[in-house]
Amino acid sequence: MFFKKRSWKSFAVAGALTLALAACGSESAGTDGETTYDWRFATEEEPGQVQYEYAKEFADLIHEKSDGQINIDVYGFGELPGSEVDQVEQLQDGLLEFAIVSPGFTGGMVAEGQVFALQFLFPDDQEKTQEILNTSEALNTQLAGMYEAHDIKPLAFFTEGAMQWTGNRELRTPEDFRGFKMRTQESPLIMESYRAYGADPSPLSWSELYTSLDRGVVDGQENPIFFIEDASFHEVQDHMTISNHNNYVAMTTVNPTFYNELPEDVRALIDETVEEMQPRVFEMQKEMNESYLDLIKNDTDNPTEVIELTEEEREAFRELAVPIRDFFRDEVVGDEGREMLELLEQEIAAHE
Ligand code: 6CS
Repeated sequence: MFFKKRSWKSFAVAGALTLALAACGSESAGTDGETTYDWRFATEEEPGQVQYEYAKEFADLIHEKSDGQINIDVYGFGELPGSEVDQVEQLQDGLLEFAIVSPGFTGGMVAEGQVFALQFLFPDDQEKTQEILNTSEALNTQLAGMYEAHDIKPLAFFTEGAMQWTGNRELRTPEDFRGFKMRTQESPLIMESYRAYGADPSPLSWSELYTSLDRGVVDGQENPIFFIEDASFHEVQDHMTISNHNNYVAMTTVNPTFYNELPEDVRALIDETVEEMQPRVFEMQKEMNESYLDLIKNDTDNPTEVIELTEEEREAFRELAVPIRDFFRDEVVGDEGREMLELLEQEIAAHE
C-alpha cells in the first residue's frame, strides 16, 4: 500500500496545549507515553507554489502549537498516485486527512462548486474578493454543506490570484478565441464559458499541460501569473493577456469523518490555524504574482508578449460571460444552487 498507516499512541500532555485523549481512528499505546498524530495533506502544486507553501506553513504551525504531537506530511503534486481528481477521491476515502482542492476539478461531482468558474463575478479588487471568500454564507455554509454531502469538508476558500490567459497567438478580443484549443480543468461550466467565446475547450491535468502547449495539442490556458511562470508555461507560449477575467479559488479541505471524530480541542486548533493562514496565503500569492510578472517580462531567453486589456476590451468578454450565469442557474444546478448564487450575488454587491 502506498500510504503510510496512521499511527496513534497514547500520550501525556506536554506544554501549554492540552490535546484531549479521545481516540480517533486506530490507536496504539506507545512506550514514551505520548500520542503523536500523523496526518497527510495533499496539494495540487509543487514546492515554491502557493498551495504547497500554504500546506507547509499550516503543518509547521500545527506542529509547533501542539508541541510536536501533530505531524503533517505535505505532498506536492505528483508525489501521490493519480491526477488532481484522484487526490479528491483519496480525501473522500479517508486515505488523506487534508487536501487543497480546486473546485474546477470537482465540477462533475459538486456542480454548485463551479460557481467559481463564472468569469467577472467577483470584484476585480483582490482584497474584496478574499473578504467575500472569508465571510460569505453562500460559500462557507451553503456550498460547504454541498461538498460535505460528498465527504469533502471545506474549511476555507482562498484566492491564488487573478487569472490570465496565455496563448500561441494574441488574445485580445473574443474573436481571437475562435477555434482556439483552450486547456481547461475538468469542469463543464469552465468549458461552456470558453465555448461562449468561440473556443474549443479541452480538459487536461496540469501535469500534461506544458507538453500539450509545446506540441500544439492545445493553444492556450488560464492561470494566475505565479503558476504560469513557475510551471514554465510562458516558455512554450508567445503571448500572455492580463485579462483578470476570474480568480483562481482553492479550498482547504478535510475528510469530514476524520474531522468530526477529533477531540474538540484538536478541531479548535485546526480551525484557529486555518483562520490564521487566510491573511498569510493572501500575502503569499500577492507577492508571488507581482514578482513573477517581472520574471516573465525579463525572461529574454523565452520572450513573451504581455498584453494588458483595457476596460473596454474586458467589457467585450464580460458581455459574453455574464449570460453563463443563466446557464449555471438553468442547466447546471437545482434550487439549492440557484439560492446559493442569488445570496452570493447579494454578498458581492454589498462589497462593491
Ligand atoms: O491549472 C491547474 O490545473 C493548476 N493551477 C493552479 C494554480 N494550481 C493547481 C492546478 O491544478
